[in-house]
Amino acid sequence: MNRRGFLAKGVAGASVLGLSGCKVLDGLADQEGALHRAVASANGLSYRAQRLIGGGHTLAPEYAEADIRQGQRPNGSTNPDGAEYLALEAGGWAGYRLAVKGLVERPQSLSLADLRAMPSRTQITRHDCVEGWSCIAKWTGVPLALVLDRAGPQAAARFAVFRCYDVIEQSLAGGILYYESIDMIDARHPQTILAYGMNGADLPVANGAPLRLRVERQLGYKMAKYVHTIELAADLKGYGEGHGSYWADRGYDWYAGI
Ligand SMILES: Nc1nc2c(c(=O)[nH]1)N[C@H]1C(S)=C(S)[C@@H](COP(=O)(O)O)O[C@H]1N2
Ligand SMILES: [Mo]
Repeated sequence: MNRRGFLAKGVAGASVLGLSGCKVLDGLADQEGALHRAVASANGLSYRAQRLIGGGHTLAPEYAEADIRQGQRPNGSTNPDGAEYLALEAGGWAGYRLAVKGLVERPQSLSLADLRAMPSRTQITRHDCVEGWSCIAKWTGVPLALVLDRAGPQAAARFAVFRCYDVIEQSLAGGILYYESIDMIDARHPQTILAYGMNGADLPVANGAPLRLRVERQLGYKMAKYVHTIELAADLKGYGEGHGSYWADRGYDWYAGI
């Protein structure tokens, strides 16, 4: 297939999604469904198209202060209640450590002070939730690329996996913890940051304190809140149900590019 045909197919797939609204999400929840297979293959297509055409370095739009019209609407988990998290919060995050491990030369254990001492980036971007709302907010944090450089990714590392403090679902087997993952291209993208600040203040608990991911060219659910560990991995099979994130395990696209 030539490049134009390739793209046209991707666009057709995307507009089908746009028209069918919530039903699509219902169908997606069924991992075995025909709809899920169709969407999964369109998703793989758009991911490959994005990477092939070299869109790896394009920037998401950034906005002005005047475009921030309301606070960032909290969504998903907003108040983790695990004992370890609550103790860290009570201590003003002094005991918090971000672990960076897996396929790295130098595993890291970084305090918030360590992260704040690194070069920072501030960006005003639009957060698009798959549920159909958007918010423009200002995010401040350390570029993930700099954190990865400190740890020294090994050549085999293809994905960064983010593990979070919050139990997103209670199952018979116990609490299921939120997790997400991105590829190394998004991990090294200049707008991909580990944010500790929002709209000029410390990141609130409702929005992921003390540290949350911003990966600005993807949908909201990729932006893991309450991150305690980043693991570099060669594949995603070893995590959760093997699809690379809590929501991908439930039928949502792993690559949620916008
Ligand atoms: N750990 C964790 N991260 C998460 C979620 C969550 O429930 N738990 N929800 C996701 C979804 S669906 C969205 S839209 C955004 C919401 O971020 P906000 O609360 O700052 O608006 O966080 C994402 N990251
Ligand atoms: Mo979302």
